[in-house]
Amino acid sequence: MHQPAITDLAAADPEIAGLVEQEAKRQYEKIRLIASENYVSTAVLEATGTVLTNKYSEGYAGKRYYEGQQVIDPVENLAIERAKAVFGVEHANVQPYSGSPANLAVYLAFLQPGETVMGMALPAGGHLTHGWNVSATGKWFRSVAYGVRKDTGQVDLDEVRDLALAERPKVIWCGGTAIPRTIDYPGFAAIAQEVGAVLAADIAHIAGLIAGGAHPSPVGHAPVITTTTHKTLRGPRGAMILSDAEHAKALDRAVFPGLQGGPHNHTTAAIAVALGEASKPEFSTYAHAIVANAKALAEALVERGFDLVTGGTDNHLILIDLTNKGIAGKPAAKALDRAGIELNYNSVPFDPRKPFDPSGLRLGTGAITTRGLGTDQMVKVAEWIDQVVQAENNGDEAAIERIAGEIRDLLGNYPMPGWR
Ligand code: DSN
Repeated sequence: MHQPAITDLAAADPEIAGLVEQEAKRQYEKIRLIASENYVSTAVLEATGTVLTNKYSEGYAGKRYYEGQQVIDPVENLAIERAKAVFGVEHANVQPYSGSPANLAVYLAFLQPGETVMGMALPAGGHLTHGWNVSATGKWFRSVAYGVRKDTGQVDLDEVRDLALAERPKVIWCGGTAIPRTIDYPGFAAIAQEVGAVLAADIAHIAGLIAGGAHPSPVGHAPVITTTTHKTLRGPRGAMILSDAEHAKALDRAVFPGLQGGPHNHTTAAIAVALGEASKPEFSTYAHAIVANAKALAEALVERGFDLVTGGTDNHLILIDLTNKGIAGKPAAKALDRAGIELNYNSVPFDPRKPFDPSGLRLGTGAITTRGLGTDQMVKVAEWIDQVVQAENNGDEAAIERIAGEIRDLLGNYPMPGWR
């Protein structure tokens, strides 16, 4: 059952309580490979379920628009101080509701509508809010996008520099949602400096790896850094903006009153708890284990003939182009889900297929590493993925069912925070 127990919820609203229990069981029984997800600790779960949700706190510590902030101010200050210590930054704003509002605050702080922003194209691995055309950031600002090279699947900084020199963006984004390789922050910083742009690093996917020393940090290269708190960082659903002191005021103003009202204080407390966890030596072990698992999984997939974008991974994320397997991403993802392996279908660079029916799969090892699976199990996971793809191609539903049972058996040996 769900941990912490939800007995009052079950008594008051059995329908919702039943669904919560179902979701906890589902998370327990699945190999969860969605690259942006994780399992938070029960301490983080408890913090999100506290009376802090009852309180309005527009403003910042010591300068609020409502009374009764005797407790909220120290909660927010703790989260800020821990963020500054974990990432080694001069300023942290822990109020953004999630990654997209955090990124929008960067626009509000540094750009006027119609001015130029440059980011990685969504189909190449960027994020909607880095100026993609269906997002407000692509509609309200003049957006130019860099991609990846066809031969390497990786960003070519010479191309980024040429584009930046031609387009003169005021803000350059680096980072994204489907990048399996290390980001060259000094390289991006040199380009931003040359064209007089603010470099904004979106580290949402890799924040936990950076906190744990398993990926280079953008600090000292990007004066503005945004991140969600719930991916490899393993906190509640929320976000932060980290920056140097020079940009603190503009960013704080952009978050409140520019974009948001009252911060979600229960989330702020849970962010503080997660940052406390991330400051411990065990978290560094965890971050390195995420990368080791991703590398082991990538290697085992390549051995089974899977075509990985960039040929492998440096971080938690793997992007598979399934074209050579004779199946598209969506049917493969759905078959894998039935087999107990949860991931998402994803475009690959230069994908000839549409985004809602693309050629690829995106996988990440943040959650399964929290669960305690190691590199030995990654070989088995690759084998299961291969078997499921073949079973789906052959219409062999019995094989998919058999694998779901094997996965439930394996996961029975690995406890899940949030379920007992
Ligand atoms: N939805 C997130 C992801 O899955 O990468 C990005 O916003």
